[in-house]
Amino acid sequence: MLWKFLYDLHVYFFPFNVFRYITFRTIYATITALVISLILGPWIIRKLREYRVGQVIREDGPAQHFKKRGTPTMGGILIILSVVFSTLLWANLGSRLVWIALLSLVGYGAIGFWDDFLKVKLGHPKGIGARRKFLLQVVLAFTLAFLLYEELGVHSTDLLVPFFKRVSPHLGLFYIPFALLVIVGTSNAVNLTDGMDGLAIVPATICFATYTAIAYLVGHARFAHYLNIFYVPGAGELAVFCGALVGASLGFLWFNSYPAQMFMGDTGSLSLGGTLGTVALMTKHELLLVIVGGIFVIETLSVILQVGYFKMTGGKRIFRMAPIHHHFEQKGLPEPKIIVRFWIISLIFALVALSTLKLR
Ligand code: 57M
Repeated sequence: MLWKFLYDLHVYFFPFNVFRYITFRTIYATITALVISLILGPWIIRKLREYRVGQVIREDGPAQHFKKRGTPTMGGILIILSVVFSTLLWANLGSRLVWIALLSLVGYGAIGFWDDFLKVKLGHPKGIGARRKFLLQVVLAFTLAFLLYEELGVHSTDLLVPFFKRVSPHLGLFYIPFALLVIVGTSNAVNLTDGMDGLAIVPATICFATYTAIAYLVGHARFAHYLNIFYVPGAGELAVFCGALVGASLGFLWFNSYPAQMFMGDTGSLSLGGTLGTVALMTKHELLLVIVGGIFVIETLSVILQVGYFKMTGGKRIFRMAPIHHHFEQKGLPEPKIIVRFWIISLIFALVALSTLKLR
C-alpha cells in the first residue's frame, strides 16, 4: 500500500521510482518488521505478564528448565503482527501468492494460539488435543495446497530435484498429499525444535533469508532461465514477504535470546513452520527445504528414532532425551553453547542449499 503511494509520486519526484523495485521493498519490509517488533516487544511482554500467559514447565523435563517457569509465552503474536503490517505496506497486494502466504502465517498462528490459550490460560494440559490439532493443520494445509495447485499453473505439480538438471517428476494429483506433508511436516518440525532460547527462531530466520533469495530468483524470468529453475510469475513479491519474516524474527530474537524474556509458543512455532513449508512450495523449491531446514529435519528424525526405538524395545532409548538438543543438555553442555552450535550448523545447511542452485 505505502510503496504504491510513494511510487505514484515519482511523476513529481523521479527518485521515488525506486519504490517499484522488489529488492528495495524487500530491504524496507525487513527493516519495518524489525523496528515494529522491537517497539512492540516490551509492550507485548508486559501484556502477556498482565494476562498471566506464563509457560508451564514439564516436571519430567531437564531440571535446568525449571527456572524458566512463568516466562511469557505466545510471543508468536509479535512475529505475526509485525509481518502482516510490514507486508501490507511493502508488498504488491495484487499478487495472490502474497495472500496465500499471509493465510498460512495467520491460519497456523490461529491454530497455535488456540492451543496455547487452552494450555496456559485455561489450564488444559493437552491444549486442543493432539488429534484435533493435527486435523486442523491438515485442513488448513489442504486449503493452501488447493490454492497453490490453482495458482501456480503449468509447473504446479512438477518438482525440481536438487543436484539434478534433467530430473523433474510430475506429481499430478499426488501433489496435494505431497504438499500436505511438506506444510504439516515443517510446521511440526519447527515446533519440536522450539525447546531452547533462540533455538528455533535463528534457523527459521536463516531459512526465510534463503527463501528471500530463492523467491527473487524464481520470480525473475531471466535469472530463472539462466539457473535452469522454474519461473514462477509473481513469486518475486514473496521476497518482500520473506524479508518481513526475517525482520520480525530478528526482532523476536532480541527478546528470545538466552536468557529468554518470552517464548513464541505454538502460536509462533506452528505459524513459522507452516509458512516455511508453504513458501517452499510456492517458490517450487520444496525438496530443497530438506537441506535449507536441515536442522529441523535432524530434530524431527531424532524424535522419530527415539520414539520408534522406545516403543520397539519397551523403554530403551537411543538418545538421553529427544529431541536431540535435550540429549546434549543432559550430557552437561550449557544451553547457550548448544544453541549457538545449532545456529552454525543451520547456516552451513543454508549455504549448501544455495550452492545447489549452481550445482546442477
Ligand atoms: C513442544 N515445547 C517445549 C514454548 C515454545 C513426541 C515428543 C518428542 C514431543 C515433544 C514436544 O512436545 N514438543 C513440542 C516443545 C516447551 O516450549 C514451549 O512450547 C513452545 C513450542 N511449541 O515456544 O512455549 C519448553 O521448551 C523450553 N523452551 C525454552 N526456550 C524457548 O525459547 O527454553 C522453549 C522455547 C519450555 C521451555 O522449557 O517449557 C518442550 O520441550 O516442552 N516432547 C518433548 O520435547 C519432550 N521430549 C520427550 O518427552 N522425549 C522422550 C521421548 C521418548 C518422546 C524421551 O526422549 O525420553 C521434552 N520436553 C520437555 N520435557 N519439556 C522432554 C521432556
